Amino acid sequence: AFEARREDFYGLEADYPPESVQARDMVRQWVTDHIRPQAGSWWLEGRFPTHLIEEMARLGVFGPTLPEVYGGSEASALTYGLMMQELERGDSGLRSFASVQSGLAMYAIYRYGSEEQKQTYLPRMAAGQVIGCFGLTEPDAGSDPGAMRTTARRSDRGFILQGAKRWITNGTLADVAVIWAKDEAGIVRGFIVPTDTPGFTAREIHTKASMRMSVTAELYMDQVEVSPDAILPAAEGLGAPLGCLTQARYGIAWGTVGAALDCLDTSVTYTKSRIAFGRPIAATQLVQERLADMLSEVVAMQLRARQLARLYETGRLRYPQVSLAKRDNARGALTVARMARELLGGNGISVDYPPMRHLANLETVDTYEGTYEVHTLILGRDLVGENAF
Ligand code: TGC
Ligand code: FAD
Repeated sequence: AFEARREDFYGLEADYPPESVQARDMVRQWVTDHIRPQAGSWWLEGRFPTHLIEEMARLGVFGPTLPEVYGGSEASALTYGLMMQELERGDSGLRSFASVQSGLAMYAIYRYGSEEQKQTYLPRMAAGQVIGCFGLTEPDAGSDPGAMRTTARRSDRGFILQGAKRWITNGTLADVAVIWAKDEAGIVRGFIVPTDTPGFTAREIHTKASMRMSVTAELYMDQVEVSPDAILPAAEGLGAPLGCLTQARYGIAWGTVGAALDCLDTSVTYTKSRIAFGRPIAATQLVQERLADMLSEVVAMQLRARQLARLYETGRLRYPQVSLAKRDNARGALTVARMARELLGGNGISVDYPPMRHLANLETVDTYEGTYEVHTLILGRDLVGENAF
């Protein structure tokens, strides 16, 4: 009863449809069985469990909201969100893998691709047979992707891509990269680039002290020639990649709830059994204050995520609303993870327990998909109509 109470303190689950609860529980069980026991060591080794990709596909976490004809299950936004929550309860890197595959690479093809591109790629991506990555950020253009330098120029046989991308999740695992580049007129275009195309190289970044269970890479494109059917026909301008980001940011708003819940659970269990000064530390007022603060943060995060799902499902979602949830849920989860780490004392800094791993991962989550400052400025612009970037 205690566990159910802290998991759903405001009784949100009462109006979840049974299929959403079922999908959530299935992913949660799988993460408990297959990820949780090994997460600390994979994280330390800096390794993503690639042998589990096909099982993740069988769970239906790649492109679940897409139509069945493209390999999806026409899942609701709520179901998708709850799946992301459960993956990130395991590790942010696991959720990132699914976010990039679904919300970024598959969504780009689904939203901006031709019918032929959709049929060629989406069912195999949903099945985990084709892995995608999403190349928007560059060494000198992160928060301001409009400053990208990668170019696409027409050739006799299609397009020639030239440039570099940095910080690309799944970069060295990917079979196809969705690459954003400027054409001769300076308009941002999207391309589906098979990663074995001559001139394309991916190099893994090994120096991360965060998100270690996720593969991150630099991509180099030296005169990479792709066929005319590699271009995403409906993508024109920066709004196209930004539209994909909205999908992934929605998943982050939910995913971070999972990381925070794991930290809260761990803290409650730990403080009830850890004895200091002759009694469990959970019986002290200062520790209970901490736990209450963590719960309060978790509930605020859950309410934001839940309402975002409602807005999404009723076609009312505006991207600044997603910005608010991404910004504040990433920060909320960081706050909860930091408190959890403290409550575990010395054990709090070890990957034998999840809080430090979540805390380190969440530093990335706070930065990628738009930093705290970027989302603050999106909200400022939405409030006063002035662009302060
Ligand atoms: P701005 O004038 O704001 O926008 C250009 C056009 O795009 C539209 N737009 C959006 N549409 C949909 N969703 C959004 N989130 C949108 N944001 C903007 C906008 O309406 C406009 O359309 P139109 O028709 O008027 O032209 O362009 P700006 O150059 O001023 O952009 C500013 C800013 C800060 C909003 C934007 O560039 C930004 O969001 N920067 C942050 C970049 C970022 O988030 N990069 C993420 C890279 S991918 C990643 O991190 C993956 S992590 C792995 C994982 O997810 O797990
Ligand atoms: P910068 O843009 O250089 O920002 C540096 C600092 O300046 C930040 O604090 C920022 O908020 C602040 N700042 C910038 N502009 C302003 C302003 N106008 N006012 C106030 N402050 C400002 N990208 C992809 O395309 N695909 C991926 O798959 C991907 N995966 C990632 C995985 C990891 C592990 C990481 C760390 C990043 C990933 N990214 C990916 C990149 C990520 O989206 C960028 O790191 C992020 O958008 C920030 O860009 P930047 O690192 O260039 O920082």
